[in-house]
Amino acid sequence: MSRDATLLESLRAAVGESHVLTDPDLRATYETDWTRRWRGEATAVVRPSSTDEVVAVLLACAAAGAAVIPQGGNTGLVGGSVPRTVNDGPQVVLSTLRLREMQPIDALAGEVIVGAGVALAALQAHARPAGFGFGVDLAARESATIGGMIATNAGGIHVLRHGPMRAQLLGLEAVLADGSVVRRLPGMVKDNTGYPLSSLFAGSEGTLAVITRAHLRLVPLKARRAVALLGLDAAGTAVALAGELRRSLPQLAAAELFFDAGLELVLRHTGAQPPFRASHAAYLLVEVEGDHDPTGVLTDAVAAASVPLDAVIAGDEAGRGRLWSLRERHTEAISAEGVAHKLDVALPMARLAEFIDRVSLLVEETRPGSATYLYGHVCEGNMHVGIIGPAPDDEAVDDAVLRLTIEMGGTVSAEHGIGAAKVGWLEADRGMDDVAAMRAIKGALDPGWMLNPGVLLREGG
Ligand code: FAD
Ligand code: 2HG
Ligand code: ZN
Repeated sequence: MSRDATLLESLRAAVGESHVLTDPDLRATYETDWTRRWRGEATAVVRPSSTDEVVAVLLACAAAGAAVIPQGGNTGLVGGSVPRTVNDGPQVVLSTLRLREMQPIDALAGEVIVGAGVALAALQAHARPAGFGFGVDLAARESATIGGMIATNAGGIHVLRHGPMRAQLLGLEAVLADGSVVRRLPGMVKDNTGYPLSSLFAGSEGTLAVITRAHLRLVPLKARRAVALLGLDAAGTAVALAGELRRSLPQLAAAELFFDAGLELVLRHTGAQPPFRASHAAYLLVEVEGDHDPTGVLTDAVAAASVPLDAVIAGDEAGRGRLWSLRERHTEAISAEGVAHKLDVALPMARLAEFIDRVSLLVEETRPGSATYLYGHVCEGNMHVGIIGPAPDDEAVDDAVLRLTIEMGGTVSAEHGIGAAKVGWLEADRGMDDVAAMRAIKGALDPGWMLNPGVLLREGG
């Protein structure tokens, strides 16, 4: 029997025939990433429904010398969740979507244990009746899974209040390349027993282990919210105002920045009405939350702002949703224009406005005629740079933007990860010694480089 046939037979024995997909039509959605920039062919897509089945899948893949690509909701934006274009041996996509267990909410502790394949929106719906929310939220909530969010250490819109995914983790269960199961379930908030493996796996992008279950902290659900969209004359004014509101508004839950070009595109794409009579150079969207209606507090803080601005404020759900969609629908509006080059950088706050002013000019110099859209999470200095124009395999604009980011003291990945997209930039950002330590950890936990080879760390020397 050929190597692939033996592999398929053991995968079928592990998870059942109907959960090993080999038909190209059935594999297709697992083989191309959300951006359409990254794709590769899988020998099979395998869908285990328990930790024991994940163990069996990894043992089968190890025996066949197959690469394993863990995949959750496939909403990642750096090409880490799909097979590589070029690979010597078989490649197996391990989909976690059947790991959907949700244990009852522990209302006393404000915690819950869920399977890695649970979607963020499903977790939010599970926690809400008990009066809890989840500290990380992002626009891909209907599809992004808890396992994928841990593996990318996802950030999103509430980092300024609750931190990124790593900060929500109390413990987890994960299967290593040799089939052993590391487990800290339930975890404890206070736990100083040796190396924190859960934290290590957060942000490991499927290269160290397959995460199967997670123990998560929840946050009290705030009953009332208000949102303001502020129109401003420049990026610098918006950044300064975000800093001011962070100090003056303890109820601040989100602060998002975007610009005129992006707003116009979203309006064209969605058919929504413009929020202001006249356009502005920059827009700051801020959300406040509380147990009592915070609209008045937000209105007062906006009125006291030290910079000239135009404001729309919404306290009702429909109005808040309309304002949020102007920010959240940037990603899909850009994607409708073509295959975007996506850079997800963070700059020191003090240099963010300068970066914003320089980056569009730099893209225009590098590939004239490109369209550049900037939007992001301003309080962490996190800007998403979406560029339409250059061919998907033309990396000149990516390189120019990432070089500028590093020169200005920033990081080439704020929240989406390194993936396959930025693997050549890790050393420039982190330095040789850091990368050598990461390679040592990879070699110790996955000596055959079976898990997500070519993602995060370059294969070979
Ligand atoms: P996938 O895309 O399936 O996988 C992502 C990575 O995690 C891959 O490297 C994969 O191998 C690995 N992985 C997945 N599951 C596991 C597992 N169980 N064990 C080990 N490794 C695993 N990201 C943000 O941080 N903030 C945002 O605000 C944000 N907004 C977004 C908005 C839109 C419209 C879209 C499309 C994406 C957005 N993202 C955002 C990116 C994406 O949603 C996140 O990276 C998310 O965490 C990915 O989850 P996923 O389940 O889709 O993972
Ligand atoms: C967001 O903040 C997401 O909207 C997606 O992180 C960013 O489209 C992107 O690149
Ligand atoms: Zn983001």
